[in-house]
Amino acid sequence: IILVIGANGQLGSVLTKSLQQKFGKDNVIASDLRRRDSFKGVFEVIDATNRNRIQEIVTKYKVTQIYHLAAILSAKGEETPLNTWEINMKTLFNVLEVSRVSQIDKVFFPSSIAVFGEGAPLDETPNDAYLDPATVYGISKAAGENWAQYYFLRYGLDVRSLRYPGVIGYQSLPGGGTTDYAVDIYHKAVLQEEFTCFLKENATLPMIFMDDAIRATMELMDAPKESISIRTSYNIAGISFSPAEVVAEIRKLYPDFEVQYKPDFRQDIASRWPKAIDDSIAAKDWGWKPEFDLEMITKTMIDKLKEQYKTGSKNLEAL
Ligand code: VAH
Repeated sequence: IILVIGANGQLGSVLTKSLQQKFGKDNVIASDLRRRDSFKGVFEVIDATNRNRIQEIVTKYKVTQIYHLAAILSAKGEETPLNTWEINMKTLFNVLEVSRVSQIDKVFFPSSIAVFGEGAPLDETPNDAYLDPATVYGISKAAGENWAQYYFLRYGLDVRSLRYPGVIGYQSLPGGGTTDYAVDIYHKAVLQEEFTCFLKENATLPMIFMDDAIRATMELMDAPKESISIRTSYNIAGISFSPAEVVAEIRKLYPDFEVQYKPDFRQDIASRWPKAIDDSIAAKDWGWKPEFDLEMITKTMIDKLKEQYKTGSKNLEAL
């Protein structure tokens, strides 16, 4: 039985559906701060800052795996630094402690390229790069990676983690991230509205298509335990691109697509993140290989979003 914490989020909502497809709807318990009426499956309201509530659900359903997808992201997290730290760490401690006490088989903890700062090489950033994150979100993820490794080394808890690049998908809307421009831009193109980009046109960042990010997560969690050599978090790469490059790709389908660049504080965050990630250890340990390049992402995003706007899909509900 799998418990997903943060099942309403950009990644959590899509991961929940994939887990339901793989394990069956009755074997996946989705949870978040409030129920979404469009959700189909088993749902429990969990505030992950409440350890007893997590324990109660783990006991009630005899949960064997926990995917912890709740966190305050990089941009939003900068508004209230100490609260961001509190929420991101307390929820992780609760998941780790309940998992230790209840002998959970496997735990997934998402990390991010946000753990890298100016001390890491900008290109082909290695898995063992020096981590000096500049956002509270990044600090909490770097700390979380070390706590995950601690629970593995001290208690043998099988916690596994990926450093997601910016995730781009049509199935859900992001909330509070620095890479969210790369989702919003496709919505604006399909709606034939002008797009204002909060990053500079040459701000190249590592990105990944949702379908690749979900597949990476499932492949990591399915890998034999002895093949996992990294117990902090694995670098994974999708495709790196700049706003200018995605605009050029979109203009192949929408020649009149208008864009304005108005960099804000999120440009300061992005400027400290890598441009491209070295994911060779993930490739070696569990066969990671991305499938979607920028052309495929653009075509898929536009086809799917056109369909969703026509049918008034629930995917367009903001978080
Ligand atoms: C954010 N999308 O922008 C998230 C992610 C790589 C960035 O962690 O905060």
